[in-house]
Amino acid sequence: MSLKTGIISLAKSHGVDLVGVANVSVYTNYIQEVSARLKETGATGRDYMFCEDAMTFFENLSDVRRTLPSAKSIVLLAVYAFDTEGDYRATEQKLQGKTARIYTYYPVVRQIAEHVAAHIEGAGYRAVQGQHIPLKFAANEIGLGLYGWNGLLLTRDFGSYVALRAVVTDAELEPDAFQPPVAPCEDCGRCLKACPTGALYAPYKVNPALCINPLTRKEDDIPQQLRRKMGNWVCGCDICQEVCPMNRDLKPRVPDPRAEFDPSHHASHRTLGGLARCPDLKRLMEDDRMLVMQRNAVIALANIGTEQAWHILRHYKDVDTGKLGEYLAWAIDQIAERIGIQNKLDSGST
Ligand code: B12
Ligand code: SF4
Ligand code: SF4
Repeated sequence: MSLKTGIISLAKSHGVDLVGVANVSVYTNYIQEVSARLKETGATGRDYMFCEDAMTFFENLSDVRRTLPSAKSIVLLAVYAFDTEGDYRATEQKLQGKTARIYTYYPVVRQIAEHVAAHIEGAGYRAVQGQHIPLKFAANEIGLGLYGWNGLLLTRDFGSYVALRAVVTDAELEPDAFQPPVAPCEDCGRCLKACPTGALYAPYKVNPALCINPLTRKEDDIPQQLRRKMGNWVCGCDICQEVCPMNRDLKPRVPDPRAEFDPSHHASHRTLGGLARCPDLKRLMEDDRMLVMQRNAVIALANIGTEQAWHILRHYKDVDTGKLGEYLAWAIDQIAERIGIQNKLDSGST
């Protein structure tokens, strides 16, 4: 059995859904596009959640040999990431927050990549697994999927719901050339219309300063006009995927490969109504290290905007004297304005 065949069968035995091999190259087109994107948006490293300057990050990403100087091939791995908790309808009424689906599968694809890297090393080559290459770009090059207008890799069988990872190796593996799917982007444009913040400002182009995904994950203050557009997303955002016809007929993945991982990593719905009762979120509200999630929960409750949400927020306004104060006051005002609850309370009618 060739090394490549061995890699494919090992990855499949660990639950990978797509596997392909790309050549190592310095991605010149990619870095040109990145540079234009950064000029167009003025986005900084901080907007992208990078520790370094944005251009430095992308330059490092674009040159695979910085990861492994002797690198010859890239093994691309994709895990289907559409779960049984994937039905988000009516979560607003249920005081639930939404978590982006693909994130919850990162531990799964990472573990598979570790097995593949160990296998290659066992055959006498060097192998480094990680996210340190432009994953969509490399996958698009070999036709594992193609770029959709939503800026994501669309695959034939799994739509955009795939978590990607790579193993860079100095083993010479034969590159693949798959037949990519055909996406109806030209006649569609749903993702561009649906993006609530305008982060998806043109086909294929995302401005990270406006994207709900980094907004929910950074400690930076979130401007009020953006808070209102975040809906009940508390970790990431899937709106530009939810509306995509390429994802319409997907079935939840069973069995759930995440079962062996810590369930807190794959809580797709987070119970915001439990701010007062649920031990999970009560703990969040009392734990300063979880300030970002608390802030997101407050914003989500404001956007859910029901009387029940208002009461939960009031409860925490009374106990919270810390950094969340401004968010709580804003959230309470938002709901009061919308449903006139303050007036009702003032006139003693509740
Ligand atoms: C930086 C980054 C972000 C940034 C910027 C997003 C972006 N689209 O650039 C932020 C923080 C906003 C982000 C958000 C999300 N991300 Co992200 N992100 C990355 C990261 C680290 C690098 C992506 C990158 O290189 N961006 C720079 C831009 C310039 O590159 P690009 O998007 O490939 O752009 C190319 C196209 O625009 C193309 N292009 C331009 N014009 C044209 C014209 C045509 C005709 C064509 C075909 C192409 C084309 O050229 C560009 C350069 O090659 C990758 C991980 C990795 N190591 O690759 C994950 C990754 C792309 N993210 C991922 C995910 C899941 C998300 C979210 C869905 C998370 C969530 N649910 O909240 C959102 C989705 C937002 C969106 N619509 O893209 C997955 C995507 C999986 C998939 N199916 O594609 C990845 C691959 C991580 C992973 N391990 O799986 N992300
Ligand atoms: S929603 Fe439509 S335009 Fe956007 S990526 Fe999907 S098919 Fe393309
Ligand atoms: S993830 Fe949400 S905010 Fe970001 S581009 Fe997609 S729809 Fe817009």
